Amino acid sequence: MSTATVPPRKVNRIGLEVLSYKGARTTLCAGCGHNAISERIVECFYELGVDPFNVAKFSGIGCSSKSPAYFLGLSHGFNGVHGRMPAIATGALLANHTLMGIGVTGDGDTASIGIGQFMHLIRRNLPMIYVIENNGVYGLTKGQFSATADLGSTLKTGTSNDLPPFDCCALALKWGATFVARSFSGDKRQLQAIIKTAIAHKGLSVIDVISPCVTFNDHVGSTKSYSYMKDHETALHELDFVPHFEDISVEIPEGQVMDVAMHDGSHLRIRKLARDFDPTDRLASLAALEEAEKKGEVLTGVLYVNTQKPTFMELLNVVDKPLGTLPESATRPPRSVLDQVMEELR
Ligand SMILES: Cc1ncc(C[n+]2csc(CCOP(=O)(O)OP(=O)(O)O)c2C)c(N)n1
Ligand code: SF4
Ligand SMILES: [Mg+2]
Repeated sequence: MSTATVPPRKVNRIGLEVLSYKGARTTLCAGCGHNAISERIVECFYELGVDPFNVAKFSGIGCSSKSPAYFLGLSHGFNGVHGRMPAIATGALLANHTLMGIGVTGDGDTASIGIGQFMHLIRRNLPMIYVIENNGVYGLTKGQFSATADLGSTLKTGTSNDLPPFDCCALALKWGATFVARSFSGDKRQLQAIIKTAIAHKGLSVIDVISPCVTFNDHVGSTKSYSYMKDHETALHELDFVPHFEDISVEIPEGQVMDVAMHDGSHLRIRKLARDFDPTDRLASLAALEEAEKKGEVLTGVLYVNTQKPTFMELLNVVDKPLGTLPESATRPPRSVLDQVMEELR
């Protein structure tokens, strides 16, 4: 009889193994940036001990929008129409605001057909995480330029893009987003810190992740390729996320680290690199993006965080209990009141 002992199961603070945070096996191309983002989402939700049964995943149409199938298989999920994920997420989260919402979208899904929905989601500050998997092309329909493709970047055929790009982070800042970050699917550490901060953020978190499409946009001439990002990514700062359940009394050198207290008691520690950058200054952030664009740099990091602005649920003064669970007597005026209204309108 073997005397070998079985190693203890590794579980997170709510007793779940990492397997409980995984989804189906990916059907995306090997090496697609979107796969790395799904892996980071699995790690962050596992490490922070978010209850997967309490998460709702939303997406539109695109290779990126297929991603929610590949993480958090125990969570709720809704794959909507192209560009309309924000409307579906707004309805679902209003019906049950106790769910944590995460949406995954593409640059085509957000910056072309869905741009109007994106605008209104930001305006409302709906509490959810909104990840844009930005590869500069419509991957699913075989690699046409999207509205985030840079001026002068080329397709594999050599065709050059002659329209200026939308910068989704600059638009989000302009329209009043409360958490705006840019990262690169190949920057594991930074992307983890950003996703964890988004989990802790009380409002809408817009995360634009440059996520190379290895099949249609990873060649010389592309500005969304792995090699272009290796040469042009300019990190604004180093990020450390300290969750609310961990001891935060770590010594921090004065003047070099900025501490942002999140609503749930977690802390984002921002260690400055070469430049002075204050992610609570919206105008400075917009200026930094403009400057980087001129220099051909891709700025990554937390571009803006505002923990004060009310969320859509707070503005609407939504009751504590999920609306979807309230009895009809609490959501519909009684017959007598409706009759009285009709009488008054006669
Ligand atoms: C209403 C509608 N219009 C157009 C399409 C065709 N279509 C499918 S995916 C897509 C773009 C996907 O690009 P993106 O959102 O960047 O995702 P990616 O595949 O690059 O991850 C388009 C135009 C569609 N499915 N529905
Ligand atoms: S076509 Fe591009 S975006 Fe779609 S799965 Fe393949 S590499 Fe990813
Ligand atoms: Mg795309």
